[in-house]
Amino acid sequence: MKRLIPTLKQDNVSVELIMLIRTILAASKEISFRVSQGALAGILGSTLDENIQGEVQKKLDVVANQLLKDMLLDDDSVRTIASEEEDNVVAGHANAPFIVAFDPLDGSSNIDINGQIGTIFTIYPARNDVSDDSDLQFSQPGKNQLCSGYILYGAATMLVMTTGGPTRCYTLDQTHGGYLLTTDELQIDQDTQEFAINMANTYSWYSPTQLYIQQLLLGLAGDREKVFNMRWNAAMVGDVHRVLTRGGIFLYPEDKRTGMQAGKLRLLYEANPMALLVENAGGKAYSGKMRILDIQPEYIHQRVPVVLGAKNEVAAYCSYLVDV
Ligand code: AFP
Repeated sequence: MKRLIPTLKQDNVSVELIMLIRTILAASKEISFRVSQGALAGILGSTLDENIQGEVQKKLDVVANQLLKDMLLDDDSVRTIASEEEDNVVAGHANAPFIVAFDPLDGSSNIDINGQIGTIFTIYPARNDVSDDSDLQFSQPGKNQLCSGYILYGAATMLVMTTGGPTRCYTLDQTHGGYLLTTDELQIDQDTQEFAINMANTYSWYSPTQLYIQQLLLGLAGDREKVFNMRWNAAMVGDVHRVLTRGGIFLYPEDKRTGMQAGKLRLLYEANPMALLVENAGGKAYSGKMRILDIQPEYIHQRVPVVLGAKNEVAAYCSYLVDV
């Protein structure tokens, strides 16, 4: 099986970007080890703190964030970082070429139940027209991403990543410690019979989403005349990995609950990196009727509605969205 670095070189990735990717993956291996140790690593349970999102921080949230933050700020190719767990951006090395944003531990509510969790990361070119410690470093549409990916800490530790070309899947070889290429190019079928959404929010959705999901549930008796199945991992990394590997559509729409008027998922370090992975695997990724990668960010912790996956199914959902 092919190793990571020869694959990246074949994809014409610059040496300095390869070195930065290696920094991120070094942190992922440490996180993977601690996750695999579970209670033995003393990383289960919650801290007494909340992050800027108002979410109680799990011990592993804090550990994973600190690992990535320390290793990235020690990498002289990194000008600025942003994290779900950091209120503001943190400046690194002046004049460095890259900025990095990450969700250090996506799916925190799954940690204590040994469920799927992961790290999501994205790399942009640094901006020379704003200061290194300015949030405006990340005021770039997702189509500017140089690289995006996630590490899924599941039964196997898997890296799914794109550097602008195909979305590729690697598996961490626990014996030798390297990521080996296990799926050369992920491809999402244009159609699907599997959807992912948190059905508990049904009565909070706006009517377009309610009507769309209702037709999926009606199966052969509904307008779609097709039987659908449902899955919900409560961790975007797990749901998106399923969509990338066996197809489907994933939705986290806006709803009427307090604080959910723009949905729950964050544009910078959840929606954008996943959108690039999905599009480079032949899928679509929209926020309402707008392509996620075209959104001009307003601030680093901005939330957006997300629908992504099989291109014809995303189009079917968008057809329910009336022009407001
Ligand atoms: P946590 O990291 O707080 O568990 O949230 C995970 C997440 O941001 C995303 O990964 C999931 O798709 C989504 O939230 C699950 O949200 P619900 O708990 O409302 O289903």
